[in-house]
Amino acid sequence: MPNTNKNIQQTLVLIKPDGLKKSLTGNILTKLAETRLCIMGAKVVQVSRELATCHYQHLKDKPFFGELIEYIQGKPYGPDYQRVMALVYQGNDAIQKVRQLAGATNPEEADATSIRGAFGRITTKGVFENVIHASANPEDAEREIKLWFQPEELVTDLYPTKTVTSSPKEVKVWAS
Ligand code: IDP
Ligand code: MG
Repeated sequence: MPNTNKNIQQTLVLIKPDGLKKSLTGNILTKLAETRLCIMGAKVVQVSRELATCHYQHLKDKPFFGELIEYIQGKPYGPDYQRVMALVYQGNDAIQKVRQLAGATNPEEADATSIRGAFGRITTKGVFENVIHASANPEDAEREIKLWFQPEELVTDLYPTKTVTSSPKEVKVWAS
């Protein structure tokens, strides 16, 4: 009988501003499609300082933290690239499969055929422009997915949800 044991995981992928600036979105999505994982949500986000700081809170004491926050916000690239593409993938061993394709954190050390190895670089300021973020483990994945996505932005409830009544507030809708 075939082994049907499955380790279904979710993972957050960000195509970072350098990936958008270099028009790599298609290349990266094609590469990630090799995994046969399912896309559960996708959007383009302008990254606030608060979101960037929260996402990289584990690195706040590193000497490169300031540059990293500017980098993930796309500050060095001009207004058209101050954004990231955020995606949630789900499937068997999703975290390891995406990390494998992403390659090592340092693009100079990443396998040459990985996304970071093929497309990344280290800037003269020492920023690792490594094109893509991918969650490192299930705990990070849950924290990061909840940080970047609201339940209604995902096709199914990946984590338990609750219903709350929010006080009336103005929302923007299409004018016609
Ligand atoms: P990861 O993205 O491979 O999970 P982390 O250690 O979580 O690696 O670091 C988050 C991001 O911070 C990296 O993707 C990279 O952009 C940046 N970074 C990590 N280490 C360095 C470093 O030593 N110099 C410059 N940037 C770094
Ligand atoms: Mg990490």
